Amino acid sequence: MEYILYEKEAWVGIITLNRPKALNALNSGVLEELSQVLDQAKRDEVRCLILTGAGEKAFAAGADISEMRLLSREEGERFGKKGNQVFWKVETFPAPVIAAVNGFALGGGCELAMCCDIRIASENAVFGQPEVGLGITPGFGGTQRLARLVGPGMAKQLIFTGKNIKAEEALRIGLINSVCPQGELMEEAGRLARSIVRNAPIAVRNSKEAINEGLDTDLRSGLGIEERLFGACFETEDQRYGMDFFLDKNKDKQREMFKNR
Ligand code: DAK
Repeated sequence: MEYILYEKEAWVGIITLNRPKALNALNSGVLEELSQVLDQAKRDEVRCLILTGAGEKAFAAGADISEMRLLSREEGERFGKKGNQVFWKVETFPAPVIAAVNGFALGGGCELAMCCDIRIASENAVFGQPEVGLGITPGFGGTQRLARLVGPGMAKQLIFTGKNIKAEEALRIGLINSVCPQGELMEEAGRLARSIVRNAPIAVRNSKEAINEGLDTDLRSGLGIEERLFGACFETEDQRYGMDFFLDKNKDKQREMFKNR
């Protein structure tokens, strides 16, 4: 692949946007390859994905402005559709996705991070939705996901002003989960991923699905979704052995079992 790196180790997949000279800007090639590599990671049955950017400056500085500049309405719509399809694949990926934000996450880059389940950032990370300054609205889900994550007031302020914020501010408003020194980011992401993959994979996957689907509905329907996915854990090996080993006070066996599933 030209724009994406993919590696996999012990149930954890790492996808790196690899276009550092253009600050990992999302052109159609990056989006296409990202889509393909997500399919590959799904086939590999990874239990946690880490998404990051190559280089020390950027996670992704947004959609590729030079590619977008002369798009017709029709082409713009097609580009937007492609982006939304890929971002949806990230959001509904059947295992947790951690964004390890290593620098600028602007426009489409911020929107991509917001599709992930958990966002951790290095101290130099910068977030923002500068689209209104370019004459467009956020088009890869920014108006929807930012408001859901940080509330409508803060989302509107960020989108209407187009101002960037630093990692500490992003942490304060709840856009990200944690901040760490740049040199420790991937180590931190790996630690977090390992603490996820040592748990029962079906239960983790069903929890993600219940949270995501529940957020799209009212509480009563959400509880119905939870009941269905809770029920779906039963009669699985994960649940049977997970509980048996707990009752036998055999934590090691429990861990070992999930590791080898
Ligand atoms: N697109 C293309 N190239 C980019 C880029 C981008 N978004 N961001 C940076 N680059 C390129 C620069 O042009 C430069 O290339 P060369 O000149 O070296 O060839 C190289 O990356 C290094 O950038 P700078 O020289 O500018 O580096 P600085 O450190 O000085 O500044 C910066 C870093 C991140 C502050 C600056 O590069 C910047 O402001 N970049 C643009 C950030 C931005 O506005 N991002 C939002 C893009 S708009 C849609 C759906 C979604 C979208 C659009 C449509 N549809 C529904 C149709 C999404 C829109 C966006 O994301």
